[in-house]
Amino acid sequence: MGYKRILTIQDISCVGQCSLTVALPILSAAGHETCILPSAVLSTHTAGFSGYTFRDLTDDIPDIAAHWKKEKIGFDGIYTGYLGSTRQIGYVREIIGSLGNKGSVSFVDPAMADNGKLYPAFDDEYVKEMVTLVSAADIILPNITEACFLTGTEYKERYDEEYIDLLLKRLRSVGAKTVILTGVGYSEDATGVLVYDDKGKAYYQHKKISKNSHGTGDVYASAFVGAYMSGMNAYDAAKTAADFTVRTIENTIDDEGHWYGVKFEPVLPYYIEQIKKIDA
Ligand code: PXL
Repeated sequence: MGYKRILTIQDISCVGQCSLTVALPILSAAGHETCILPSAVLSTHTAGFSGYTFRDLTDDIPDIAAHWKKEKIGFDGIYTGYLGSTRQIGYVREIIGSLGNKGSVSFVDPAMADNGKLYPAFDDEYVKEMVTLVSAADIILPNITEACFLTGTEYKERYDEEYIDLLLKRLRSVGAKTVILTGVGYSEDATGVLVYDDKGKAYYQHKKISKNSHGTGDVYASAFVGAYMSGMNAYDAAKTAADFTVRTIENTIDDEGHWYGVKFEPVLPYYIEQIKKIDA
């Protein structure tokens, strides 16, 4: 489906294999021009490191967006992840509304919570604003914890299909169009992803690797966006991203010292092979 220009808005964690240091190489590997808008600059991510620096770039965003408008720069896809402040979410919503080319697709990964808890930087006000961004997006990619916060649903570690159906219904009622719900597993050794839109729902189950890996949400979302923008439908993109992410965890699991992210780079050739099959 050709070469697209994608804007991704998320933080630069200088060290930590998440957000922009993951999105840029993966979207580039999918064969797309990847433009960035850093939401904040941190010395590391916030999950497991202590004493990290944090520079909020919220105040730079309106001028950057105004310059792009003046230059008539538009994007075929806009993909947002970890943001720098509650106020920033309004600016990001405006960018989604005004800088998309004709037929552009917006992707929102709420990137604010995991394992039943919000990340340290976020609070209820942030969640409330994130609901407005989710409702403005074409495709959202929450995990179960984020879906619970977005819909005011109690988080459960063990659940059944009825609980997941309720979450999906509630996500739709807050305005989400296509939902890619990650980390959905109905048994101990399996997990998977649910793709839900107005045509219904489809589930892709895959291997669960018993390790809680940092940054895999960002690896997954970036691989999904790259595949979708390359012409895959939502289900195939969800499956491709899952197969890639599982391989990145397998590539990391034996390295005890590598706790802060996944070694996705050596797996990029596999991802590129999957993307190449689209046009073959
Ligand atoms: O992977 C999500 C993420 C992105 N950016 C920062 C984070 C996290 C998760 O903790 O701390 C700064």
